[in-house]
Amino acid sequence: MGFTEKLRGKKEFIEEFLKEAIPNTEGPHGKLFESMRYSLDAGGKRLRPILLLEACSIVGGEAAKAIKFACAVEMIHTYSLIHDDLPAMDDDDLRRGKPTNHKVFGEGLAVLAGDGLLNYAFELMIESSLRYPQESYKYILAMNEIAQGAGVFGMIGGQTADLESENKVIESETLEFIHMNKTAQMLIRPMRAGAILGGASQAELDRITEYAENIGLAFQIVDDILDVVGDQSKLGKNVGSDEENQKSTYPSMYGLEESKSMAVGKIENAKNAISHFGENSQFLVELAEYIIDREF
Ligand code: GRG
Repeated sequence: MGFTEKLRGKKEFIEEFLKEAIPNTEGPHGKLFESMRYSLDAGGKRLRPILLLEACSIVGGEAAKAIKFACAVEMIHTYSLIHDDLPAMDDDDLRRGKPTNHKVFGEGLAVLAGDGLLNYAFELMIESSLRYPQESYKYILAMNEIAQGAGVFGMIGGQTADLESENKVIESETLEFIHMNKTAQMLIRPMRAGAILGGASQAELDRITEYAENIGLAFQIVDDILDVVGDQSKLGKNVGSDEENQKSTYPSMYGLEESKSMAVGKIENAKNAISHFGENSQFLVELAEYIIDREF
């Protein structure tokens, strides 16, 4: 089976569970659940849950025991996108090719749908832990990873630094901090959580962490490059900046070619980090390559 087919199969596996995750009810919760489901069902690569389940399997764990965690990280990711699109943040009208949540349901409900998805993610993870009480310590460690990755020392911290750096000239360390926290943490922590649930040794956890850190940074560098390459009108201007909302990016700091080679270097590091897993690492190796290939 080719990589694209494997990727599609894993995505569909997750989507089957995601479809059932939010109740489909009438009544007082109806609109809230509809709004949560709207963004959750709106597509997306499902990269974070795929990585979580893969990290679990590569160390010999049962993916079925980690599926609720996989759904939970996609819910947290979706909440972050709903909030990021709000007028108070990026003020976007489209997400995943569809009108953003607040455009359909209004700002108030979009805030609540995001909050609802974040909280529901923890409800799901707790429910899953209670199901396997003999392994509860492992589940608590895995939940800690997700909480840290999504929280003030992770994604929220990174998003805050990003907001505060708008229209400012920033140091390369600040740019790396933003990328590492806003984007990479929500790839690293789900992988660590999956590996912990799968019973990883410390050495295996370290290798998976190194893989995830490298693909996480490469993912954001590539996202920055795509923003530039995708918007031809910017190419003649100062790359990575626009009049109304100036943000520092890898291309604006290092130039396009240097950014590309930095991303390629990180993908090589990621592949080396998991070479120890031999044949079992094939999917993760191909996934790392896909992160680069989809873009340039
Ligand atoms: C609002 C707390 C809070 C955080 C927002 C995720 C995020 C932080 C902002 C979204 C804006 C952005 C471009 C972030 C960089 C990470 C990124 C590329 C997110 C998009 O992830 P994909 O490509 O999206 O995995 P899909 O739609 O495939 O799920």
